[in-house]
Amino acid sequence: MKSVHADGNGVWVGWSGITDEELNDNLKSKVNAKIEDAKCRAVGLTEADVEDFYLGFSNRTLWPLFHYFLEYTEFEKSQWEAYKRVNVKFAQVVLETIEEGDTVWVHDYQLLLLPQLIKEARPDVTVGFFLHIPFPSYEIFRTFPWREELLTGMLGADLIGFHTYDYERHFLSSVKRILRLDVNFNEITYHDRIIKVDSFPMGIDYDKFYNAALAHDNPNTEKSELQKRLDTHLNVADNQKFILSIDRLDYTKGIPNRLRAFEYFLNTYPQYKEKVRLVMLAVPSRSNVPQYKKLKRETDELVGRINGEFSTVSWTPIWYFYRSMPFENLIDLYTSSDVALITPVRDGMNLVAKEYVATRTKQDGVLILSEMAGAAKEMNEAILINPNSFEDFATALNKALTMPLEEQKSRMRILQKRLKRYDVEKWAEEFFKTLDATNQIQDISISKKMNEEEEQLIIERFKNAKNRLILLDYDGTLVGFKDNPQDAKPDTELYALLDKFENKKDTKLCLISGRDKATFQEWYGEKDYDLITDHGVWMREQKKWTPLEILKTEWMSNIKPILETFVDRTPGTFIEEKEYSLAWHYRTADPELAQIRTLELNTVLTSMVANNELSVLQGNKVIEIKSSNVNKGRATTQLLMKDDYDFVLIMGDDWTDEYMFEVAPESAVTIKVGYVKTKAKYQIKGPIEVRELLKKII
Ligand code: GDG
Repeated sequence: MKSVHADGNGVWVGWSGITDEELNDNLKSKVNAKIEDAKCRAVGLTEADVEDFYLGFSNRTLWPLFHYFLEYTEFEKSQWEAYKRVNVKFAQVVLETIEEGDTVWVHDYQLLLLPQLIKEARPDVTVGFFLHIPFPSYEIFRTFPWREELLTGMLGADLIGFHTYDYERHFLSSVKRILRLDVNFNEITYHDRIIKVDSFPMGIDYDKFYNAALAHDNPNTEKSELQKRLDTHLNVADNQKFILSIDRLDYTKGIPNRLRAFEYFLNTYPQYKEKVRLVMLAVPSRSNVPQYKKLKRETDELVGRINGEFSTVSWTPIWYFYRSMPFENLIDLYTSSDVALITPVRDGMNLVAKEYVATRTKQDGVLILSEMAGAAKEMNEAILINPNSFEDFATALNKALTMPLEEQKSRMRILQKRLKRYDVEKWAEEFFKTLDATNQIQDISISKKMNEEEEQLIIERFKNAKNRLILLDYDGTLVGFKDNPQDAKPDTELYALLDKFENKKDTKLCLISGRDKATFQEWYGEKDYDLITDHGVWMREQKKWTPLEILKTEWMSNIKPILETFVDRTPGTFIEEKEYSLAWHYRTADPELAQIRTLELNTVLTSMVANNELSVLQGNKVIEIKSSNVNKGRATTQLLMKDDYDFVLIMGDDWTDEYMFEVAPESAVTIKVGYVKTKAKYQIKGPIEVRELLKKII
């Protein structure tokens, strides 16, 4: 990210690496000056923050969980608290830093809550988020105790990026199943926003590595000490080859597996003894975390054992460096190695694999890469292996060591071409382009959002009108959805609000719903409101029910058994039997299974209802079958014909409510609840906002 930041005019917000306790006054001014120079802003972290937020929650909970190491994952409440606390610290600095029109790009698993914290305080600011590690499958993610908070934290972003499509789809699956949000391809509708999710495989600063390698090969460049030592060994005899591996010493990188597999390889192909050497750079990382200490011990022991087993007077099979090296030495290693052996058991992307390719200026060399690295998805010309199979390792190493130069070159050429084109600059550019496009959909989707002026105008019109009609849908409009429709009863606040309309002179209040007559009679038996139920079959005026349509019901006995087979095969779904319709509810079913089943059910029903004068309605997480000649639009027309109204207000959330919007007179105020496509004039967020508006009007 350094090169992306250096080229742009952005500010980097992060932690300096020095705790508040260590920062005495003298050090503070020096550090601050450096921070300023580097176009950065510092977030101060205490020792306790580093312990609980960084080494703790980030690296003992999120890192293992997201890399499928459930057995290493700790769920500590106090560390979760620290994680929240530090995300707030970051938010504070970000909020102090940003100016109008700025975009914030949040990176990685340590700051999953930050997007929402920014969005809440500054809804006008565009926020992007990128996750550098895998997003695990739902089955893993669901074990996390604070899963809802984490997901909603991420949903503060306008665009959420992952390295691969697999991580993207795992994330979307968790959003659907855990938050039960609507996902349309890769767009999530969340309150009044549309959030886009996409994959952007991260590239490297290709030219930096390529040019460094070119300079390295220049005979005029002075060789480093490390290079001189490497050369001595390469020059001992012909056919001496280096196999290189570079990683942080992390259990996700598959280091012990690689060592054991290398031992297996030497036993299986003894001809390589004294000819090849594994040069393994393991960079110290998170060494205060117990699992990393254990891994260090295991690695030391394995290297010791294997070297002890195979070494000769003139040959040691493994050269093991446990340290970090300056960039120049990294280039020495990359350019001197015939094979790169990059075999993580799980890795978000893996940049080392890409860097090795970028340094092969003569296009020789072979990359062996684990299928479990995100990079494998775009590096098909590497030799891809399953890092859990010793057989795969040994065969791949043999293949790499004997690969004809022409084949090496043709593979390298393709790999290099792609890496050069899609470098880290391009990656960042693509991310920002998509973020921009996301903002544009946002603008379109909320173009009908009612503003204060419009709201005021409606209130005035209501006040001045002589004869008013208020036509309101119930579920999703006046009350939110419940898992079981019977639980969505009107509350006292709602009764009080509706009573006010009912008691207002020259005002007709009518609730219109797909609910059945019996339910509404039970809920509103005492009340004087007008009611239209069963999508427009029944109407109640002055407490007297009359049918608006005469309907047949014989079809029900044919359709019900079909719905029952769907209930049996789709856990969480059930049938609601109404007087004139049958409804199959799937709100609590697995959303992905429900999606498949609704398609199936639609196909079955469409073929059946063709001659039956029936229609199939797609409601909000419900499919309803009813007579074709009934809909809320026809009922609305009948109602409108009964009197002359100079103010008509219609509100609804469902697509069955679109029928009302369609037949509404030009002057009517039509309001769609929720931000999806509609024929209504205005859009409003949800039942809470509906009630607020109604209160203001009355
Ligand atoms: C995370 C994800 C994802 C290594 N040793 C030295 C050194 N390095 C540099 C490499 C490379 C970087 O560190 C390591 O990057 P990776 O991608 O391999 O792995 P993580 O650190 O785990 O990074 C990973 C990445 O984020 C980006 O999104 O690819 O999946 O886990 O650039 O060159 N650099 C120097 N000396 C060393 O000794 N100078």
